[in-house]
Amino acid sequence: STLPVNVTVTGAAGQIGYALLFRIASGQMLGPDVPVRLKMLEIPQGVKAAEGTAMELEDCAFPLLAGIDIYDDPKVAFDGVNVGLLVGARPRGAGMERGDLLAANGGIFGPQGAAINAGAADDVRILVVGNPANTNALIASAHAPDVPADRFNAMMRLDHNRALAQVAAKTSTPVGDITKVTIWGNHSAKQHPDLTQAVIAGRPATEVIGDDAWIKDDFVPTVAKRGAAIIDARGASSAASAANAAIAHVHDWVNGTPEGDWTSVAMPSDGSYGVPAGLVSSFPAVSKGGAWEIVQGLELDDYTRAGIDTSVAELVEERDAVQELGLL
Ligand code: NAX
Repeated sequence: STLPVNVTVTGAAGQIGYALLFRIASGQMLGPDVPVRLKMLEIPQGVKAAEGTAMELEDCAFPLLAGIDIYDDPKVAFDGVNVGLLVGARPRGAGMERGDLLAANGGIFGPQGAAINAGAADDVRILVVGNPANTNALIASAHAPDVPADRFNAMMRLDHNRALAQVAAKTSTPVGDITKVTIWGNHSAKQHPDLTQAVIAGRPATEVIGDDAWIKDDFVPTVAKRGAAIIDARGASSAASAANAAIAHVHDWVNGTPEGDWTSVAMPSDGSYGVPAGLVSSFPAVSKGGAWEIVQGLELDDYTRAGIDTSVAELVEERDAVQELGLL
């Protein structure tokens, strides 16, 4: 029998945590043969609610769940971590400036990065979900100098899946027939959803859609603003869909992406597509042998180039702001 994989989930008592933990424990993230030990990290005020969730996890009697621990200290929560899902973050409060938001999150992701540096297993993989996810991943990575930077990802998979869903609905195509969609840049309203390479049942998506105006004026803003539309409708931000995306991201990172397709992953840039090296930016990526590779050699038309540049400019601004705050 295999040893359990240590999975640390931060913000475990939050709404994404509640949608996420049961799926991890049931084997949907790492596979039906892989036992997991859950390490839940919360702030002290969240510990009691996390204990309640842990009681429910026990009551599921998941055969793969090898143990549950709850912590309020990142140093202990990340000890031995193989997979870390960094969900807990400081939301923007009323009247909070961007600098305050970045500083508050630096106070979370800096110490968590240091704890990962001190205690993580050699094969550690970290997915940052808490916003601003890309820059939080950059901060955590900067505090973990002994961990290869490419082990820090930020989540774009929800944006990617939202794009698939819009294309499926527009073209009345099953989602499974749509490949090679890309989200570039930052997980923000300035992301760049891209269909120029996408394929629908063997045909170029742009040809099947046959409506460039729909792509630019409808698809792109709908995907980029979907998070706000969910908040309007639900009165709360995306939770189950965000958890689903995190499960899929880690699943593919560990087990590989399907042949003939790619997904969207925010990871430290190696300078590909002119994105400044080190920025945690989203690229089309395939997973092979447990590591992401950026899909190379795609031709970018002017519209795509401009969209990427706009999103990357925002990431540069965020990086410069946290650098000025001394958070890197
Ligand atoms: P909730 O407010 O429901 O839960 C957050 C939890 O994190 C709370 O229980 C809180 O006590 C805990 N927490 C805060 N600081 C912590 C710390 N230092 N250590 C451990 N736990 C801490 O938020 P939820 O809806 O679960 O969303 C969590 C984060 O995901 C937010 O930052 C949100 O913006 C972000 N999202 C990111 C998405 C993405 O695609 N990357 C999409 C969904 C979501 O909006």
